[in-house]
Amino acid sequence: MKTTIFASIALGLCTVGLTACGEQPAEEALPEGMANVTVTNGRIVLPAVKGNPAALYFDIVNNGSEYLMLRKVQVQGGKGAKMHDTMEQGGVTGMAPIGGINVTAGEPVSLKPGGKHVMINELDSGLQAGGTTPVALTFVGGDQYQFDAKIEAPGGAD
Ligand SMILES: [Cu+2]
Repeated sequence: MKTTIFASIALGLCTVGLTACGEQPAEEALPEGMANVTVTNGRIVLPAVKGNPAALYFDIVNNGSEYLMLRKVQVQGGKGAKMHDTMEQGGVTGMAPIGGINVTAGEPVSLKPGGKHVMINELDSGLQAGGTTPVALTFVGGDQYQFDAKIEAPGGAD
């Protein structure tokens, strides 16, 4: 059941990703430094169908007093990481790219299946379930935060 849902989501995403999402340089150096945030539960779920995009989820808290807007996500070993939101239109659930994610001070934000998430169009095949890979977040204003995301099998099992 879980796997079925994920597969249909991934298909919708793939279309959006190819038409609207586009470019990101292959292997940029990940940035140093950090913003006043805490990220937990970072995980990349591998696609159920090889070649489809992978999804990145995490929970983020803004520990500061100022509003933050997440602007860019880079995944080591992944190309074309884009922020998406899940939305329903005419009874059909699909995904659309979003330009950023607001992280209001003191209000945790969860990127999760069925909500906001990050799609990774191409993930290095060397990244397998059970491993980790660094993820870098860049906020408006240039603050950056880096964490390691766990890599999980499709459906979140294993
Ligand atoms: Cu998506």
